[in-house]
Amino acid sequence: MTTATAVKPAQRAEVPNDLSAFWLPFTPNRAFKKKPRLISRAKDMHYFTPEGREILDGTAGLWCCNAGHNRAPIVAAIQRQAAELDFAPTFQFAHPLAFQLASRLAELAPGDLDHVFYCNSGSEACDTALKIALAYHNVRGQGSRQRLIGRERGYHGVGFGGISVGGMVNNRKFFGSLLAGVDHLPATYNREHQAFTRGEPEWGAHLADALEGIVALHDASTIAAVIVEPMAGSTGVLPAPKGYLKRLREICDKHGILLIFDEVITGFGRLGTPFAAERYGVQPDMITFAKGVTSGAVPMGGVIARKPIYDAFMNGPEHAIELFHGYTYSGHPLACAAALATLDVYRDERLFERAKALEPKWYDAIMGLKGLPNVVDIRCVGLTGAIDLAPVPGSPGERVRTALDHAFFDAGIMIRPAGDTIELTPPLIVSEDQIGEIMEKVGASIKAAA
Ligand code: PXG
Repeated sequence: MTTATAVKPAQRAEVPNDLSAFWLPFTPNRAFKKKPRLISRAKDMHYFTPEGREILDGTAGLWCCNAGHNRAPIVAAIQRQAAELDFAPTFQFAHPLAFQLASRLAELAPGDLDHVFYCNSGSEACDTALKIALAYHNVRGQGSRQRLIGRERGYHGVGFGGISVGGMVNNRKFFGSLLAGVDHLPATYNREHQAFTRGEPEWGAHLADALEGIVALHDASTIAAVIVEPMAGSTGVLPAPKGYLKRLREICDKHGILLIFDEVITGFGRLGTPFAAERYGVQPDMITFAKGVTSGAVPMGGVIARKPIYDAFMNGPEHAIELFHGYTYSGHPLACAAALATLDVYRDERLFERAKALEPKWYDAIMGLKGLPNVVDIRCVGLTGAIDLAPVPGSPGERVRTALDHAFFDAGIMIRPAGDTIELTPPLIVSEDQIGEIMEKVGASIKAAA
């Protein structure tokens, strides 16, 4: 059919006529397919629906599009790279961009966090960091250090390692016995002591001392690593209490335990510094990253390890593989190209500094939602925030489900639902006016869910 009214291929591709085959992740599939929230295009601070409705992005996609959407230099870099080198293995071969990017990331990370291991997602990054920790102790003759310590309410992706050290019950309870030898620190959130705190709460540094209890129970000689998010994102923005991470570092040092910061969300300016480690003045032994490294444009994740960790592996015969780990797509050329262009955008537009400068305005704006119906707590740190709503009695999550639909279909904003919590994490290019617009729209959706 070639009449003037024929649907052009690009348009036809935008509107699916069968939603059944795609099994959506972390989504109630049947409810979604009855009333789908479809997005077909994005630019800067906005998404667009197939029918052309504008949706303000209040969540940087899924905490990842820190530079905003479809930024010209990133798009161009990906296009160029696709035409130049589609794929090259990084097992026994490599390509120049992987080295360039690793150097840039090592430069961005504090202290002697000098060596980068690539993977493709935050989940793979977390499992990789845990495996490096175990192998590190092994190659140093301390193979008895096998226990891994996570934290209640932690999220470290969905691999078996990540859900084992993670602390979100629904992500764990369906999946069997998980890894053996895992303990959890207590969560750092306490509404009674912390409600409506701007930034890091005063109360809670002492919760790090629980690590001493775990050491007393199992002995330090059995413990490999502690993994925590400097700010727990997925469970609703739980910033580290003041002094907590320093305390954790001290206890780890005292007992020879590695400290891993999962910076999949907090990396790349989300808290106003390249990594949260810098904001808190605490040097972890490894940092996991993903999301913002490519501003979400191509999947990529990785682990940045301190020099002594890398060096510990470099002792055997030179022709022997030092670490039996890696992914086909570790250091994929498209991801490396996207990441290099993204880091340029962050640097040239000073986006991390911008996030830092916007912080007080962001805090004021989100705290302005206090007093709206059902709002029981608001938390914020860097350019992130969360609003806890009182649940509909007997129907957990319903209130935020209602708010989510109102936000998308009526107010024109993307919010992130997490149980009875609304999470907000805009791209770092957000303007002051847009911060106001976010809160106006979110406020309307909270009222609509009352
Ligand atoms: N660690 C942290 C701290 C994360 O936030 C992962 C690991 C896993 O990353 P991948 O790329 O495997 O998904 C994450 C992911 C939410 C939400 O709403 C957060 C994430 C993913 C989806 C939703 O809070 N973070």
